[in-house]
Amino acid sequence: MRTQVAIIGGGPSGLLLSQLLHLKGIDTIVLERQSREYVLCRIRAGVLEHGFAKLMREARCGERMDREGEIHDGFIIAHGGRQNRVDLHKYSGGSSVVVYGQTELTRDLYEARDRMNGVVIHHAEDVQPHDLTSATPYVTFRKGDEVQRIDCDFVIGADGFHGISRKSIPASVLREYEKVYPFGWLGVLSKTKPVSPELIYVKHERGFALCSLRSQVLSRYYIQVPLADKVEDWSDDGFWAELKRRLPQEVAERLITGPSIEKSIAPLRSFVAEPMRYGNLFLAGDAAHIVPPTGARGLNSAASDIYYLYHAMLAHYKDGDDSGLDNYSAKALARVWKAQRFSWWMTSMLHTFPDSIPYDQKLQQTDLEYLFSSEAAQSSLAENYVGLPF
Ligand code: FAS
Ligand code: PHB
Repeated sequence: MRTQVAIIGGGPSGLLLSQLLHLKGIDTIVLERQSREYVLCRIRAGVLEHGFAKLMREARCGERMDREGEIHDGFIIAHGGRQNRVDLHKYSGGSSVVVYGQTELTRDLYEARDRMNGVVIHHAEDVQPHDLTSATPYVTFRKGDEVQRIDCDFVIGADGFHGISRKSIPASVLREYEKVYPFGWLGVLSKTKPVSPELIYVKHERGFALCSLRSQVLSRYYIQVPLADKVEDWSDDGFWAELKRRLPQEVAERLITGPSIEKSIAPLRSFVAEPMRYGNLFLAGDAAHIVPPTGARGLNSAASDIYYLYHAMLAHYKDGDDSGLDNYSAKALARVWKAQRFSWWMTSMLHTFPDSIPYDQKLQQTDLEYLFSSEAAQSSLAENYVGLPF
């Protein structure tokens, strides 16, 4: 087989790039290790920056998002017995975010690939990129017992944190930066009416909590748990009781509980791999960077990678201009590190750290006092949360 751009990974990053390039007549093949059902079973991000929403519309995949997604102009931070609202619309100069689940967004992307007869190969085993520093790179993979080969111009590593792409960059070239947090998030999805029309981030001495949603009949809740916890340690009743202990009383009293239709624990880490290019391999999304979900930057950081790669590939194929490809890694990393900083800051301010000393706790309180006493501080939070410019 031959294609112009071979994409490893059929998650949102790989699918969005494939769809955008296809619309411009650039040929791609997506190689996905799992089945489509498996990919669509994952419950992950819930908040889209306006830039991501715009890219979905440009990819002709935004109709259901615009119909079923919710525009949110703000969110609440509950702390020290108070509930303060962050007015995103006011402090970001009129912008907002779209609350629409990554699962649905990925479903929309798959359906668009199908509509355009895009090539997405599932159950692609043992994917391996080759000759990345040559002008004729290729990718091999196994489908059943048969090993197949795809010759291409470029390979996109959109295969997430545990993928093969980043590992294909020689250790002598790759630099990795990582920070692991001493806790995780236990998340529950329930077919219940959300407790609040806007997200509530909770700082509590027992630990962080978050009230989010996917629709008016589907709620998403999280509580910070110790790293040693396993999901089987937590019954639904145990989860709801702990969430209520952390919520402001008037919120806890109106919380509608129900059976979990999904329950999982995600570890929290900050991670960046540099460079995001090696020869004709370009990393995008979680393959190159991971953030703690506190700032809702994970999926949104993938969006700017895809935006830069999309325009760089257009310039290469349409104008013979390789400046976008040559600048990709530096440009993507500049925005990635700003998302890293924001996610670290939100996580540091709102979580209970097991080894924190009283001085640290006073700093956390001061961070929140300063935030809600300063319009400049709220503008800084808002511009990061709605998404810095691409
Ligand atoms: P993905 O990991 O989504 O997709 C990579 C794809 O590549 C997968 O389908 C995988 O099966 C495939 N793959 C892997 N190795 C392969 C190989 N060798 N060959 C072929 N295919 C291969 N972000 C938020 O903003 N908010 C959240 O609340 C949030 N919660 C999260 C919870 C969890 C448990 C995780 C893991 C992430 C969460 N994220 C969250 C971040 C998440 O949304 C990612 O940013 C997003 O999935 C990134 O998309 P991709 O880059 O496409 O990577
Ligand atoms: C979610 O709805 O899954 C979500 C929302 C905001 C976050 C993290 C997760 O910061």
